[in-house]
Amino acid sequence: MSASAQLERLRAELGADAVLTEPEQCAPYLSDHRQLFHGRALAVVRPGDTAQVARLLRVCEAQRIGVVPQGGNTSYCGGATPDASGTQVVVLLERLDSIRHVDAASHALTAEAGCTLASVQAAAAQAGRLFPLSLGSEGSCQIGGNLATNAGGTQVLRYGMMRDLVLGLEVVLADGRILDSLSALRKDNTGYDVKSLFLGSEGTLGIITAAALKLFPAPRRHATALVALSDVQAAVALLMRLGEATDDRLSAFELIPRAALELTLRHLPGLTDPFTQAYPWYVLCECAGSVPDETLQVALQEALTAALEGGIVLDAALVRSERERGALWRMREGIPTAQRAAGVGMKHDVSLPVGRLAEFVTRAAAWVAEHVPDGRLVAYGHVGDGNLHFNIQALPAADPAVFLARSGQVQRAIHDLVHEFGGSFSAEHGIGQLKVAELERYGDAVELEVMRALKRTLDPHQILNPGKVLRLP
Ligand code: FAD
Ligand code: 2HG
Ligand code: ZN
Repeated sequence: MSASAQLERLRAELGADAVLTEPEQCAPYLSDHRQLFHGRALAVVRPGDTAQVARLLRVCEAQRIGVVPQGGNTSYCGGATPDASGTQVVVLLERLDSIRHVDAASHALTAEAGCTLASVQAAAAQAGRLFPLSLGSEGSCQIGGNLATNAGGTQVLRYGMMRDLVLGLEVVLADGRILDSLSALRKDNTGYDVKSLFLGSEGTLGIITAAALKLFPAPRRHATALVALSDVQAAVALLMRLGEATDDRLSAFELIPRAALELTLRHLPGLTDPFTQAYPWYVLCECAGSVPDETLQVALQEALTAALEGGIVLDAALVRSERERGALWRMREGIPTAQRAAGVGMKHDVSLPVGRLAEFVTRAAAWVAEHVPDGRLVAYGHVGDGNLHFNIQALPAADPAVFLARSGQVQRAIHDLVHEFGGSFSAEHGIGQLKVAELERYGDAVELEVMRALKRTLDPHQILNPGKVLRLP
C-alpha cells in the first residue's frame, strides 16, 4: 500500500480530524524536549478511545507501519520520537483522558493513559487520598508515559516507583487485541504477572490505554527542612538517622549541591537562599504523616538538632509555612529548568548502593575535574533511593560544540565507574534510543535474551516503537 493509501486507511479508522499530516501541526511531536532527537512521520494520530487504538494497531500491523506512542513528550531518552524514515506513525494518547473510577474505600483509581499526572493527583486529592508519584514534569507528563517509563521522582523513598503503584492495566497489543488486566484487586496470584511486562517497556511491547492505580491516605502534616552539609558522606549518615528518628515517615530526601542551588537562584524567579552563608551540599528532606499534630515536626527538629551537635549537619532551616515549603520544592524541582537556562550540559541518571554513594562521588568528581575542565559538576537527586543525576554543566566560557563533542567519552567513563560500583546507568529515565548501546554493554546477556524473546513474541513484526530499548539482530 502506498503512503497515501495508508493515510486514507488511518483516516477511515480514526476520522480525518484525528490524523495530522501538516508539517506545522506535526512538528511539536517529532522532536524530544531536550532537542537531542529529531524524526519524521507518516502522520501524528490522535485516537479517541481504546477501541480506536486497537483498530489503529490492527491496521499498522497489517501494513507493517512502525508505531511510536507518545504521552507528554517529557522523557529524557528519545523514546517518544520517531525515526528519520517518515514511515512511522506517532500515536498521541491525549484524548484518552478520563478518570474512569475513584474508589476511596479501596484506595484505588482507574485513569486513562492520556491523563496528566497532575490530573490523577488532583482526582485522588478530591477523594481525600494521595497518588504519590511526583515529578517536576507532572503538569505535562501523562500517566501512560509514567507507566511506560516506570517513572521515579521525589517520593520513591516512601511509596516506590511507578511500578509499585500499579494494580491493573489495560493494554493494546501489537495485533490489536486488548489485554484487560485492569482489576484493582490487591491480591491476585493467578499465574504470571503479565501486566508488569509493560511497565518500563517504553512502548515496545504494547500501548497502555488505562491503569488501576494505588492510592494512599492523604498526609495531613508535613515536616520539611533544608539541611546544609559538608559532603555526601554526611548526607548518607543523615538519611539513616532521620529514617530511624521519624519512624520511617521520611518521604523525600533530595541531595542538592551548591552549584544547583546557585543555578536556580540565578535562573528561576522568586527564590532566595534560606541560609546567610554558602554551604557545599544541601538535603531537602520531608516527612509526611496523617496524624494532624506536631509529632513529625518535633521528631525532625530533634533529629536535626542531634545531627548538628554530632557534627553531621552544618546548618538546618526548618520550614514554617506552606509558602516556605512550596519555595523549597520549586527550587528542587526547578533544577532541570535552571540547568537548561544555563546552557548545555551532559546528563547521567545513575543509581548506586546508598552506602557507596559518597565514595562514587569522590572518584567520579575527581575524574570530571581532570577531564572536563570546562564543565561544572551538578550532581543532585534522589539519594534516598541511591539515584544521582550526575550532570555536568558547561561553564559560561565553554564552547558548547566542543563541550558536547566529548559527551560520549565522558558518559563511557562515568557509566564504567557506575558499573564497577555495582550501580545502574539508568536509574529512572529508561533507555529510549539514547541508551540502547549502554544496555547492550552493561546488561546481563541472559536477561537481554529474555527481553528479545518477549519482544519477538509480543511484537513479531516489530512495529512497536522500533529501535527503542532493544536492537533485534
Ligand atoms: P513520553 O515522553 O511521551 O514517552 C516516554 C516513553 O513512553 C516513550 O518511549 C513512549 O513511546 C512511551 N509511551 C508514552 N505513552 C505510552 C503509552 N500510553 N503506552 C505505551 N508507551 C507509551 N522522570 C523521572 O523518572 N523522575 C523525575 O524526577 C523526573 N523529573 C522530570 C522533571 C522534568 C522537568 C522533566 C521535563 C522530566 C522529568 N522526568 C522525570 C522525565 C519524564 O517526565 C518521565 O519520564 C515521564 O514518565 C514521561 O512521561 P511522558 O508522558 O512525557 O512520556
Ligand atoms: C529530576 O529529578 C529529573 O529533577 C530530571 O529526573 C533530571 O534533568 C535531570 O537530569
Ligand atoms: Zn530525577
